[in-house]
Amino acid sequence: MLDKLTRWMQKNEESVSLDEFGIDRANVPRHVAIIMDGNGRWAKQRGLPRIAGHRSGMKTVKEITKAADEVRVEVLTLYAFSTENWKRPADEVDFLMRLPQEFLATELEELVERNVRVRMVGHENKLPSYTLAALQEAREKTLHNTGLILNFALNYGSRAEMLDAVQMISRDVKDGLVEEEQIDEKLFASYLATKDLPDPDLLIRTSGELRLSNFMLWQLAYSELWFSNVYWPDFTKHDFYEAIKEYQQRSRRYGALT
Ligand code: V07
Repeated sequence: MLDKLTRWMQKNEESVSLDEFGIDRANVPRHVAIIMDGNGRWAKQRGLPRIAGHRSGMKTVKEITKAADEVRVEVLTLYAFSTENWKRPADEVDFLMRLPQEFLATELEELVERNVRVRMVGHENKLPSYTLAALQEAREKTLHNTGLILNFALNYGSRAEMLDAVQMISRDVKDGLVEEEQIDEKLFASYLATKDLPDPDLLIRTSGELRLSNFMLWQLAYSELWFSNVYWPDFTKHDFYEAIKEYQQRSRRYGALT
């Protein structure tokens, strides 16, 4: 466990040299997905309101997006809001729903410059109009970018996503567009919100919880899982690179066995 000073120094380090750090450029995970947990607990620990944790967590999103870009991950999926999160107090939900707008107001220009493409998965219907408007602007302005795909999971739930797929497939079977015998893994995956993305190679969950919490259950079937006890607002580039390094060690081990 790193002490607080070491963590602070890592957080404020200008740039970590990837080679120095021992990351193999040739074996970087294509798709990293993150469950950004522990924002509320981070705040509580400091005697702050939960929303202070969410705002601090947003700073970490900026940092880790840069880190993913530097190491040339192709897709970074961030679980920002689950279908379960609506059960939280109304003022907290309201605050959370304003974060995309707040984030994009300061970051969109740089994302465009960095050739990042912003996307989302999840049900858009329940999102407030100002949240949707911000997302829509970000999607449009980055639509033709070819670099990192920054994929936000907002009002996302994996079971709902799979049920949507089942309904769409049934409709296409009824309409004669799909034969029952054609329904295989590839076809099913093509009805998911992630249809044009590779499955995550690496899942990171912060804050010590060891669950998938209805996140990309289909897509994570073969992914490496990496858990950290660090609360999301304290998560650093250094931690992110550590996860990638461990991923590389694991996949090298598999490579040796097969
Ligand atoms: C949210 C901050 C990170 C910790 C987890 C919960 C709180 C960034 C976004 C975001 C979403 C879409 C977008 C741009 C930014 C965000 C929510 C919560 C709902 F296009 N952080 N963040 N959205 N948190």
